[in-house]
Amino acid sequence: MAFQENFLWGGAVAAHQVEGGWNKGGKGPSVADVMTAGAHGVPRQITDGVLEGKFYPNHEAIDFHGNYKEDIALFAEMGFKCFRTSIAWTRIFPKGDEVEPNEEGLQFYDDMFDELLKHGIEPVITLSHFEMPYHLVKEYGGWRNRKVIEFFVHYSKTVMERYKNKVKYWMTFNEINNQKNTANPLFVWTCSGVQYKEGENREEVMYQAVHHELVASALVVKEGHKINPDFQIGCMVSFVPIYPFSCHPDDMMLQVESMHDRWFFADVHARGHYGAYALKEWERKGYNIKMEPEDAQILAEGTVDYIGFSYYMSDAVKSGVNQVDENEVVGSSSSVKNPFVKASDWGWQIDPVGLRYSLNQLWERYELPLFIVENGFGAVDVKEEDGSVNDDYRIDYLRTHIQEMEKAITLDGVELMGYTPWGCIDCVSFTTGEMKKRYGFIYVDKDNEGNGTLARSKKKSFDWYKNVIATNGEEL
Ligand code: BGP
Repeated sequence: MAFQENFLWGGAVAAHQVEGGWNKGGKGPSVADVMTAGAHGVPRQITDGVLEGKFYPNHEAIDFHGNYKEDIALFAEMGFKCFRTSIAWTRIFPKGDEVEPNEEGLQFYDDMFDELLKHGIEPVITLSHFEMPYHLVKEYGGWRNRKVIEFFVHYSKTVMERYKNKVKYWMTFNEINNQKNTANPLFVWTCSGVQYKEGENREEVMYQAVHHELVASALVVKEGHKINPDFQIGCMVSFVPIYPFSCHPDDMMLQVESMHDRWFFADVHARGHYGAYALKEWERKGYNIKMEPEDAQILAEGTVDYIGFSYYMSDAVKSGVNQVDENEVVGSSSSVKNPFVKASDWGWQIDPVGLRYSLNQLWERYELPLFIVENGFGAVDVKEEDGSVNDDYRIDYLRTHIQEMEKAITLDGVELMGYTPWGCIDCVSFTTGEMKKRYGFIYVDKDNEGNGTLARSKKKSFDWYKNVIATNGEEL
């Protein structure tokens, strides 16, 4: 049998994409609550939250806040062993800089975790999944300000103390590496609450904010282990492996250099110090990242217990020697379409083998247990007249990825803790703010404009995944 007996099969979501109730129970606004829906080719906008007539999809989301008991019952029916979600920081500290937490918010998660545990489902909790308090952005400039470390550590200690007997698996920052893409304001905003000022060096500001987050993460790992030595505290990175377009040595070297971007965050989380390539980059570019004398020791002492990562797709790079054709460029200037893999409707290059490759790369580099905490296929689902959704494409995507996980375990000896496909119940898409980009085993009746009854129904993939879990991955 490939998968260990206590393999953590489950599903993943994030508070702001499912809960709704954005101002209920004393909750304050987060960076996600002031983002509009993207529509008709117009990207999501970051606002100050008061634009008349704009639609904020996270305000109601799928009302998991009001409906979690029914939703958890459906997860239990599928046989989930774990459920990954996040705690909305603003339910606990509405502004982020308070000393006393909001009891109503704490109680909400107590009740939700009790409901999970009642069904034998382990909560897997991200402390910060793109939902930093908006007040911390306005007042302090988000993570560019070192003071935010204190607030985050206080929040994390509060919830870790409160749930120390209910939650064992934690992660600090979701897809912390997204902000490396400084050209994308959405990624930077959701990861760090940073908005760039005219004339400043974006990359240098990004690295400064990141340094604060990495120090905060390390402090939380250390404090968490004091609260409960059994805690398993991981990082969470988006892992998009990069292939060289050809075996030309220049393509290969470009691949190595491009991968530095992928390793940068996990290296600090897992090894407790910055990679040599990062220090050289800062030196070369003349960046002055401010650090306190104690930071090196904090990073060294706060290394993670496991590597949590999302995997959706792979990427490829082609150097100048191969004469980049303009039409091939998909991302950064050297990123090109891979002719050997197909892309989803949103251009995500689907590559199951890339998951085995990623598992190998991460395992060989860190020799830490791995946890695939996001993977999945965002698609437009069609609801038939009889109410069914025949999402065979989703089943195919997940099956082929699980097959590669199996190979990584049995052939390569990778240690894999669990698998939580993204958006196990349909939720608001992060990048587009849409509902039509669906990932779930459970369909939610809601459209892009926010209309719908929010009724839940099972898709074809529901029973398929139930059987995968029941057979511990034997029947795919
Ligand atoms: C990751 C995020 C999730 C999520 C997922 C799918 O980047 O951690 O929050 O939404 O991607 O992305 P999308 O919803 O844009 O399809």
